Amino acid sequence: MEKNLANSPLSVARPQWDHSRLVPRIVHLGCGAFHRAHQALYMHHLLEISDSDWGICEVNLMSAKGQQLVENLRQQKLLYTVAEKGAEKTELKIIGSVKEALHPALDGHAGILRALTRPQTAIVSLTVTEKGYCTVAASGELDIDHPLIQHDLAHPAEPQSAIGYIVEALRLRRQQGLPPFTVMSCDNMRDNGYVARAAVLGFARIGDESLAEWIATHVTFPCTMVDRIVPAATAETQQEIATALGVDDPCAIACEPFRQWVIEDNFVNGRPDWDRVGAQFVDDVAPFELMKLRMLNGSHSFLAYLGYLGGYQTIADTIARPIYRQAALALMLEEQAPTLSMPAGTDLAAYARQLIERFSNPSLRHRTWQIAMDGSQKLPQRLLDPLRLHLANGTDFRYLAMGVAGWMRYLRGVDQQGKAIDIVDPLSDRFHSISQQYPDDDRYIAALLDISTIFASDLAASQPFVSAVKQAYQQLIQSGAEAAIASLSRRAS
Ligand code: NAI
Ligand code: CS2
Repeated sequence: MEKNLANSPLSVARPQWDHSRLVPRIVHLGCGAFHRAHQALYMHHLLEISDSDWGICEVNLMSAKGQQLVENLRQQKLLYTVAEKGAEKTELKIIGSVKEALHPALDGHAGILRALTRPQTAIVSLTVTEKGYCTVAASGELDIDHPLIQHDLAHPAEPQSAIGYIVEALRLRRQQGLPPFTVMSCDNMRDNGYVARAAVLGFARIGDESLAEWIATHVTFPCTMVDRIVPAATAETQQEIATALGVDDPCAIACEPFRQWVIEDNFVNGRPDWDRVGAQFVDDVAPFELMKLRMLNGSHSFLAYLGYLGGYQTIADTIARPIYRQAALALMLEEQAPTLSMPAGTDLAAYARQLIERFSNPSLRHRTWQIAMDGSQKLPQRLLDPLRLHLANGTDFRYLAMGVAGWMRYLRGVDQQGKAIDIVDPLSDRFHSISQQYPDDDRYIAALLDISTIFASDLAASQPFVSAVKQAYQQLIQSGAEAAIASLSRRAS
């Protein structure tokens, strides 16, 4: 038998509890890098200190990569490694909270629907990326024209989208008289529970108004704020982990030591006591969610576009440059923090300093290119919402405008050294044709601002916004990213 994590001597202990005690009460859609290092790890720590029987049924709906991961997990008895990499030391953990792993190519649609309709399934959680909800980024409403949604409406018993699976499963549960489950989004969207709810109800309503009513009454969609920097695995990190562990683990994932999880306590069918292992249950997640999306993710996107253009491959390399570090701090403290209203006692200056330290972690090698992905889905909550508040208040937003201009400059598809940029985004074809059609920068900017699924209709009509973005864009063209950013702080003094 091939040596693997389950059958070989390891440098760290495998979980000590009896795996057979686990019941797959959670079905998780989107077993990617983040979930493995976050929700599954919280569950693991809870199993370590309690006799909880909550286990996770992992489901990947997409891609050959997702299927490979499921096959690899099965081969190593559903165990995998998380490497928590601090600036100085790394801690390895063998995670034992997964009870089952499924993929439609291996188990069929029916296999996944069976897992979703087991009586004991109490929570369906998601990390399917922002685009996985098939919603309009600017409004959070279901995009009825989305190809996956169109497919699932025509073939409800063979869904392709996460939303199609959830609605079909709820329909079957209702029909069979089974209790509903909680739908818990753990994706980086503002009001992520409301977005999941709008997508599920929007879909259900098209086919069956009474089902939509049943869902609205019986299913809850708690909002969550999730935080842990988990870069995509690379051959290099896999090798490092294999060397430290003593055996290859193709499911291993590296992340930072920091983790945070704030959850709205609104579950219809029970939940694990994740608060015993560091999560926080609250009545209102919104302030925490907005703080994280604007201060962390907003500056992440700013650094990703402008760092990439400046020739920096990782966030740590970018933030090592004083100009970028100061700009990220100024963006957080001068333009994002003032848009937040936090519970008493929250120290946003300390939060910002901690973020700079986390971004500086040299062991993570979090690629600017990775964060730059899917900007059409990320910009509204990270940069555009706070920008609207500045426009309404007449306050300064030059760093936010530079972030938007950086994204536009990035979408030209050629970096400052003339090298092609691999743009990954659901709208990449549209971006490419806009760039080809409008060599003139002002018209190019206007055409991008016309994409209402990103900008709604107000921003293109705002003269202060349009001229700030055009000015920032021109600075990027004339002097490059680093000098353009430096000029922002000179303007401040
Ligand atoms: P990943 O690429 O490793 O995993 C993405 C997962 O989503 C995969 O399982 C993939 O099959 C699935 N997926 C992608 N498109 C889908 C679609 N249209 N429908 C259904 N499933 C789809 O990415 P990762 O790092 O796990 O991040 C996923 C999401 O988690 C992020 O987009 C973000 O919202 C959230 N997150 C990520 C953090 C990170 O540092 N990686 C931290 C905090 C939140
Ligand atoms: C990043 C996030 O990829 C991205 O867009 O900004 O995944 C970020 O690493 C996490 O939200 C940190 O919690």
